[in-house]
Amino acid sequence: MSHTFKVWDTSIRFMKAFLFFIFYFLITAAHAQYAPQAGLPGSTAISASSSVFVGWATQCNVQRGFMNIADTSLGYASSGDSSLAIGPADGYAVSLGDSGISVVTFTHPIYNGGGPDFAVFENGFLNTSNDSQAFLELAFVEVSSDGVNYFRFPATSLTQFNTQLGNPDYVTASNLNNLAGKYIAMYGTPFDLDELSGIPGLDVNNVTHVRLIDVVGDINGHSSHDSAGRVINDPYPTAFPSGGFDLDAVGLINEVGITEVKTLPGNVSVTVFPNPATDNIFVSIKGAMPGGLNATLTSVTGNILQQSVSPGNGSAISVAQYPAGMYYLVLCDANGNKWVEKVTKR
Ligand SMILES: [Ca+2]
Ligand SMILES: [Ca+2]
Repeated sequence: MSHTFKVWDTSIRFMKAFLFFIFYFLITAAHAQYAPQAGLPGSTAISASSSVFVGWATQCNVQRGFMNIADTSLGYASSGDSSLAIGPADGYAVSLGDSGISVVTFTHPIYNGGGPDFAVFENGFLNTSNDSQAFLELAFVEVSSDGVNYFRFPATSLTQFNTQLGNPDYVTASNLNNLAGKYIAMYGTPFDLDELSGIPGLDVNNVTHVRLIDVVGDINGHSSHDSAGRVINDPYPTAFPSGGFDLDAVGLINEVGITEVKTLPGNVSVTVFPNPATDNIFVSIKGAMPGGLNATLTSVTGNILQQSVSPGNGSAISVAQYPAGMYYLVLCDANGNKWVEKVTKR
């Protein structure tokens, strides 16, 4: 009798565990898996005013797409022009139209530093009655290190594709990954070149071009697909001059060859270069600095790795022995001027 009871007990416990597993699986599947809209906990959106941006696109070329790819007689999208995608994000954008293409370039190439390396800004807006939803127009993002061969970030859209989204319908950002336009205006969608490392023909430490290609949100004839072959549903048709992806800006987080120049009173300037560095970081002082410059290299959490006093020009701080990533160089002169440079070891 007790044996039978035990078997029953075990079966019930097994059944409970099984049901819990099924329930958990359904809950997880029902909830999207990616970062939510700007302003919500866990969002990866980066504000246009963030200090992580060291540069912005300096040139932009646009090949407009049609206002409606299914009715080309309506002509091309025409809102804005390519100059609006240059410089810091400001809410002013150039509209690409269906399948339109934009290529942006920079003063210096982008490299694969720690975390995201650049971010793309569009002009989407929130659903005022549900802050996890927004009106978004999406674009694929591709990068190139030679201006000829482009490689696409593997995009994901978990938005349903049974019912066509129209204008203005809202989508949930947490259903989207690696698609520009995921976040609302003035919030950049970040991209990490690390996800494309090891691809033949692409040097992730020397990315010279970023290409944006409008996603045609049609779920039928002119559909676009994510990296898993799923149809991407985004507002379609958008048959007006500002239809398609609207490119506001591309912000650079990890830009090669940026040297930081600090100007101190008395016409003294201090330059830290190269950044990123492989072996040595040089601290160059122009002008008279009688007490020398105290340089302290720390980890991002503030652990002191080495200290040195550079009495003159071109002092080298060896970083060869440290793992790749971001570090802080704290600089302080005898007059009490103190500042921090963010340096990257490649
Ligand atoms: Ca990176
Ligand atoms: Ca702009």
